[in-house]
Amino acid sequence: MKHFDRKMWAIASVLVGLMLLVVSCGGDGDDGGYSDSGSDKSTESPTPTPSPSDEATPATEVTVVEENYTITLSQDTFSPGDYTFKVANQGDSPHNLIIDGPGVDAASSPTLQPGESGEVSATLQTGSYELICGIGNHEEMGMALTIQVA
Ligand SMILES: [Cu+2]
Repeated sequence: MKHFDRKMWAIASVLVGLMLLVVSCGGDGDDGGYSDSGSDKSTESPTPTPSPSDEATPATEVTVVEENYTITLSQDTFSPGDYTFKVANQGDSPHNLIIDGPGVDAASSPTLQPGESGEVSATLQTGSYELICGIGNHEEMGMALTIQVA
């Protein structure tokens, strides 16, 4: 009987502990909601940074020149990481740059008129990516590249 009672006591303690946890969590949520209403100043509320190491890594900038009808990159070796492709349309037709591959689902720059520049960002993983111009039939006319990320 003594052992049984101890078990019951242990179980009861755990249950009480869980209930306290739930109650205290609820309290935190209420506090958060309350301070949200006055968060216009945002001077006192500590902002949690989920993954500072990820965000601290600057994106690699790649210069992309598009002409009728070629795409030229400033580099041809890529390692996994964040990239910003700076696209300059030096042709006399509208062009854009669309990136498709592992983890990147047709990320696209704006459509760039002749002489315009724009950019598209993507996080590249190990694997191969297609870079194309999505305007008209420019892809078939030669505005397509495959890059390997390793
Ligand atoms: Cu094009």
